[in-house]
Amino acid sequence: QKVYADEMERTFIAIKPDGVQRGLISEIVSRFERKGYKLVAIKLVVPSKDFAQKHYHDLKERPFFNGLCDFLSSGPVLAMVWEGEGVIKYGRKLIGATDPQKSEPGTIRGDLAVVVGRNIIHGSDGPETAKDEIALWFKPSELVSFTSNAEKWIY
Ligand code: 3AN
Repeated sequence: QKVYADEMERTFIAIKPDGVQRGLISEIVSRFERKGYKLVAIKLVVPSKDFAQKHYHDLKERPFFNGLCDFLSSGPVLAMVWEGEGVIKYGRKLIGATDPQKSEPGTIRGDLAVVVGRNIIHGSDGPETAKDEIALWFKPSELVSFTSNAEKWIY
């Protein structure tokens, strides 16, 4: 059993407006919870367009950038930080491929979405983006560090 370290890996996960409107919050949260990851921050927000542009700045040259930012700012988004070993990479695995038509069944997008413009969830794609996205969406004081009772049975 590993000693729990406070430098445990964290990732930013957001349920986009389509996922929230479709009532998929509990379904998605439960998949991360059941895996053994720990929720350390969560809030429901309607991002401004300017904020959406900041979040997706890496994609600003892409033709769908404007529509994507309009979409992200069109309604409530559930912003979260999840923590655990390998959560950045494995979180992407739980989410599935960007295009739901190519996501495997069993993944969130594979099971719950049909088209790329409405793929219900975002997850950081690497350690640097995870750090940047967590800092963009959350104040340090909104991140809760705690030891869960389950931890000693997961690690
Ligand atoms: P992922 O969300 O899987 O990391 P990215 O970072 O390539 O994928 O794309 C970010 C978001 O941009 C996607 N979640 C999707 O909503 C949107 N997107 C990506 N490709 C397209 C596309 N060809 N047409 C419309 N939207 C797209």
